[in-house]
Amino acid sequence: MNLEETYFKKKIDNINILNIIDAAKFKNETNKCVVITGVTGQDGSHMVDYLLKNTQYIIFGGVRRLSVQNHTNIRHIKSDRFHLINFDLNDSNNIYKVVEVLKPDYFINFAAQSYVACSWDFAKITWETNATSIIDILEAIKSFKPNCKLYQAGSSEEFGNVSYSPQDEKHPLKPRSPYGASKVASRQLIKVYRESYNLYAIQGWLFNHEGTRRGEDFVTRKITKNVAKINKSIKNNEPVIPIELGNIYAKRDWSDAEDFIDGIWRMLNQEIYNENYNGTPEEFVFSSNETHTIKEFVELAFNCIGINGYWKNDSTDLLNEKYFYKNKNNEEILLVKINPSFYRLAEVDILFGDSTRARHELKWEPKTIFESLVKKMVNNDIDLIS
Ligand code: F7E
Repeated sequence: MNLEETYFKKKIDNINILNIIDAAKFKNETNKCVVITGVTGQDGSHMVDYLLKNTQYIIFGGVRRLSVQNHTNIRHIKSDRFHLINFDLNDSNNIYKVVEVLKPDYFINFAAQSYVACSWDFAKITWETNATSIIDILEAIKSFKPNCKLYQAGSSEEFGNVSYSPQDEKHPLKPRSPYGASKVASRQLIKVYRESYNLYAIQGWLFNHEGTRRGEDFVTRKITKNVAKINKSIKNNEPVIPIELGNIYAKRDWSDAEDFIDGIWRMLNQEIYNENYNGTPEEFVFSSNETHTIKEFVELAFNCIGINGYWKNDSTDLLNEKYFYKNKNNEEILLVKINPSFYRLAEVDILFGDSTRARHELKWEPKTIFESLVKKMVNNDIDLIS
């Protein structure tokens, strides 16, 4: 079989997604093998790009079987070292089979129910996907490939109702959402298995990380996508449809997802990157070490299209806060308003990370600053709709 023609030169559809037995034929003795779940998502797709560029490993990307596939984030990949496999975290047998047959050297679990806001409506599926299934991954690794290194996606949402800022690795875990609670549970499970069975199993604390592949329901992408639409409407002299947001006073520590991928790989290879590595892998915080309100993100995003708007509120009720600008005819145009349905049942008011340890011990350094991230996202969304 000509590998070059098996996947990338054809239309991507279910035919290209391999069952585990067929996938195993692409393993070889020379190259290590990595399983990445959630490979069509932001982090999964960036991890594939990173490993294709920086290693010679064979990569198996896990995707859930859907009748309408969403492969936008991996469509650009052209490599015969990358293969898609059927994978579903909610099927224990599937998890066991993947580990038993492929015997991966690394298992990177990005698959998750990752929308915090939805986690109240889907608390059980959030728990089963993000916490229960981790037992299956750990059991499978323990039984079939105990020297496989496991990375599980952790979150600053685990800190929740924060006790102090900035948050470091010692901060107590005080989640505010079913999502945050599920990530605390997986962290505890991983710790127990790491200590009981001596597994290289870790969960980093990743603060918010964004980029051009970010899902459109997360607040950053929602803003940049709508700013791009507003830019187009203004240019075409069409009516502006304002952005509707929830709590614009929440503060988040936003970074570029690509910077975090490098950090995750360093965390998975501490014997290489940490000169003080003592044989027991540690878990690290990854953050920009800055915090900004959603309001500031909005202002910066509009600045990218040449708009310096202003906030107005005729009452003391935060729900009446609005963002306007004056067009060339000096008319006041509404750009942003508050929609209470985007408020959460319990909010994490501030996330503000301290990634000093990762910077020192793993020699990790983020490349993209906040302002450049916003600009990159707005410009990308402008390109996408033009
Ligand atoms: O919300 C506020 C909202 O949905 C950020 C995930 O990757 O990062 C992400 O979780 C903030 C919250 O991300 C809207 O109330 C206001 O305070 O973009 P988000 P998130 O919940 O912080 C962590 C680290 C993860 O682990 C998660 O998987 O923005 N906000 N208005 C809004 N949020 C949304 N989505 N939509 C709004 O209209």
